Amino acid sequence: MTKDVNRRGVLLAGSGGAFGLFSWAALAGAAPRKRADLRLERVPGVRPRNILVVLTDDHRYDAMGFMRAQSFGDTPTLDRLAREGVHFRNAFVTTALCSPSRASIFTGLYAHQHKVVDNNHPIPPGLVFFPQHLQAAGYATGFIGKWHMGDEGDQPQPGFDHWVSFKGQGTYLPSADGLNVNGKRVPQKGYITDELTEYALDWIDKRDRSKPWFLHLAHKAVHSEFIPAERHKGRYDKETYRTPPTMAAGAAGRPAWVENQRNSWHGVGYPYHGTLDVGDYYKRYMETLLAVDEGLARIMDLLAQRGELDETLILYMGDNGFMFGEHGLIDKRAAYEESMRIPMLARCPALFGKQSRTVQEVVANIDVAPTLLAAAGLAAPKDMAGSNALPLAQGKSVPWRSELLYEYYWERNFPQTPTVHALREDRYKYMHFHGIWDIDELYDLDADPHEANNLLARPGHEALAETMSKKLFGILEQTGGMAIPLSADAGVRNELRDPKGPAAAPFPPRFFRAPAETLSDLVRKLREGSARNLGA
Ligand SMILES: [Ca+2]
Repeated sequence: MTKDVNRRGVLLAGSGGAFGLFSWAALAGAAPRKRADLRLERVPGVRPRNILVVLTDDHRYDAMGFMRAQSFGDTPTLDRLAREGVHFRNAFVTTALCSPSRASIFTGLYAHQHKVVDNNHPIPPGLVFFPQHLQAAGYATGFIGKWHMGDEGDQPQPGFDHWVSFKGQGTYLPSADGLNVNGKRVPQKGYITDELTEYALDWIDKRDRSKPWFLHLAHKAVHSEFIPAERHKGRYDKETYRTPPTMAAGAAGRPAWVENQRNSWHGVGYPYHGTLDVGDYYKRYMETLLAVDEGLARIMDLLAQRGELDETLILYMGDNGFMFGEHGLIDKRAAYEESMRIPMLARCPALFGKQSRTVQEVVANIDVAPTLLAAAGLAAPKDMAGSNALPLAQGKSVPWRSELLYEYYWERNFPQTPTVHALREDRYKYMHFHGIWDIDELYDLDADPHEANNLLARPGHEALAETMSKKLFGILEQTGGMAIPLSADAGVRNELRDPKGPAAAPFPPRFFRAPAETLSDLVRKLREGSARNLGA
């Protein structure tokens, strides 16, 4: 384990060029964990399951055939998982960005706790990933695919006996960097999704039955720029993309920063500083997903041949959502539903039965670690922020969270989205923006599932916003989240605007008021204003 920590130390030092100015004061002095420290208490009578996690990148929650979000887009294998397993209908990430979400999946912690707060921050030395616990409990463990945490490195990480990865985002087609297979550089031969599937099949097929196994297969797909497999190109050319109802410019009640993002790297008016068509973009996305779905079918076939399919826990999920025009935006980071929701499906007839089940409770990426540890018969460490969702998947009624904290920390490289904290309850969602002069957002998700009617744009919901704000800061206080991470300047800034695109959005009407005439008027109006602003 000392070696592992040293490896992280090297990783940290190695990132000193572009992203080196970080400090992990709270964790840097922590003693390296010994293997014995990683051993968790066993839950009596629980048989450790084989576990396959298939993680996709930027796969939004409704981009699955059975969800019928559009009139096209096939995912027969994901449909099968939903039909024969559990669909977590309300699954979310606590941060809609690759690295923070991946770190939350592996630690069961919020981004402000694991501190991998953006795609550049290094992994703090001593941070423990749950596969280390599985390994210590006797599991064979494999990692295949996109790691993308800490920096651009692809070196093997603690917790995995077998390692296949690539630098950063990787590439759909072979590139000079190739793959890192157990520390050795190996050429990428073909289309990445198919190749990662082959590596997964090969590793699973070599498992003997003497010990349980855990495989984390993290596809590059379906991250932009979308490149479908050759056999799937153009499949949806003739289809029609229905644009989202919130895509139009100038919606009443929209914060200025959202309206301004329209003409930016992450907006429909200047997408990636270019001119892509959102509908065509979605078609390529769904074509790119086809190889993922086919690959999972092949893995399930192999498990069936081995007689292990119904005994293996398969968890399919995305690392964050993706907006295709909602609110005039593309990509992720915001706390809107299409950005923070993810697809999540689980199949294990031995645990859940073979009938279809839909879970309505709000589950999240932070629940993955405690849930999978439970499936391995291990008691999760007490400091994890997430909870074991296995009882929900089994249709049991158990105490569960009534609200979920969301957080995103402003990146200078993508300055169009501010620091966001949000509290999502079953009915209402409150979004709080830090460091900008703008209105917050509050939505009644029952009445307004598209988040088109910001209840804070006019008087009437201040008390509810204040209550939710208190709860939000309560969770941040309790979990050590009352600090905004600061990153040193580095990397490319995606900060341009199209000179022919929309001009800057006006301040929301709520801020406008004629100057006070007398000092007593001024005091009275300030008092009224501060009472109003408390909630907004
Ligand atoms: Ca992602």
